[in-house]
Amino acid sequence: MTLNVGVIGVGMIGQDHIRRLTHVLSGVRVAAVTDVDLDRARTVAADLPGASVHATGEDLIADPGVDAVVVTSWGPTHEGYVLAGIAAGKQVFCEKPLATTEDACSRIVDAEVATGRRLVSVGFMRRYDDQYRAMKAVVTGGEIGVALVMHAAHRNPSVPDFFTSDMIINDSTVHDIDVARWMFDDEIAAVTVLTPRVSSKAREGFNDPLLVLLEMESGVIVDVEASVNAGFGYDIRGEVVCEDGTVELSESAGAIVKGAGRFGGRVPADWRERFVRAFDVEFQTWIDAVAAGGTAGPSAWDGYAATVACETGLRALASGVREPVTMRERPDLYKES
Ligand code: NAD
Ligand code: ISE
Repeated sequence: MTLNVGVIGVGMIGQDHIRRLTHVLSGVRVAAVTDVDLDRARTVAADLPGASVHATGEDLIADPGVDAVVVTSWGPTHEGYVLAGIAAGKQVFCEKPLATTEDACSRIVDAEVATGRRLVSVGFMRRYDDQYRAMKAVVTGGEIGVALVMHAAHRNPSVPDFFTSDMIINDSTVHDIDVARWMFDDEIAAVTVLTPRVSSKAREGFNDPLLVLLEMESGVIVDVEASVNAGFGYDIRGEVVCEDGTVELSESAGAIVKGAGRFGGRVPADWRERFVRAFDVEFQTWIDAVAAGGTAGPSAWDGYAATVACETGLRALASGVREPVTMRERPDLYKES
């Protein structure tokens, strides 16, 4: 069986996902696309045999030729499309963030719960990265004792013009927030945001870098250094400190070269290069699950919890003090996720 997917928003990641759905993965084809920039949608569709172009995301979702929906438009537009996908009874893969406010995520959770089954998967692809998975296996395996602290860094070389200062937290650090919840099977209890010296390369009005401290309910503390103007490359770091040892992500792509008293390797250019395999595995897993009548991957609850932590982080940035995280009760539908 071939799963016919419709893609809403064919910008940077929309096109990258269309490439993998079309040329890398199996059991799937891109049957329809749309974008508020219709010319862009038509250009993308020109390389997709038989794909239709819809004037709106709602039209695409209603298309009987679309079995499942991929939402890759800007974060603030996700809610409407995810709700429309749920209302149509179609499986939805939504890029992170699920939505940009707690209320919007809550409406998605309520709508999905009302259907009685999981229809939403959120694109936290780091959960599919070999290195993060190896790290989690060590942490949960207990071979180096109980986890105490995690150090993380999320350094972007640059970001597009539409990127706002809040997005350092709710578009970039949201990944580290999801990793923290997943790594320790735990919820975040409080967030503090420290503002180091501002980089001379920071955009006007940006506190860049930020140091985001996540206190997990277990007492583990995760510190995330987040920056969006690192310039030199896309540098993702992680180390978990346990009672009897440490485990860290290895340097990512390619080979380490040694010569003339030096050694070094390649720094990935961006998230597409660093997480290419994670994205492939994430999507193939989702495609196979949807074809079998279900879904896979981080749930709407995971999207909700991450956005609540982001909103708390933004409050902490504004207040300069530790802010507790308050979440609604987890519905039964998500008790296993
Ligand atoms: P982008 O600006 O390159 O592309 C977004 C596209 O959506 C554009 O073509 C824009 O015209 C279109 N669009 C905007 N509003 C729309 C609407 N209402 N309906 C239909 N189309 C609309 O942005 P991007 O970098 O591709 O990011 C898109 C989403 O993917 C964001 O949520 C972002 O956080 C997420 N993302 C995730 C990762 C990851 O690592 N998982 C990486 C990059 C982006
Ligand atoms: C982007 O949207 C992503 O999700 C990338 O993974 C992240 O590193 C980047 O900071 C975001 O802007």
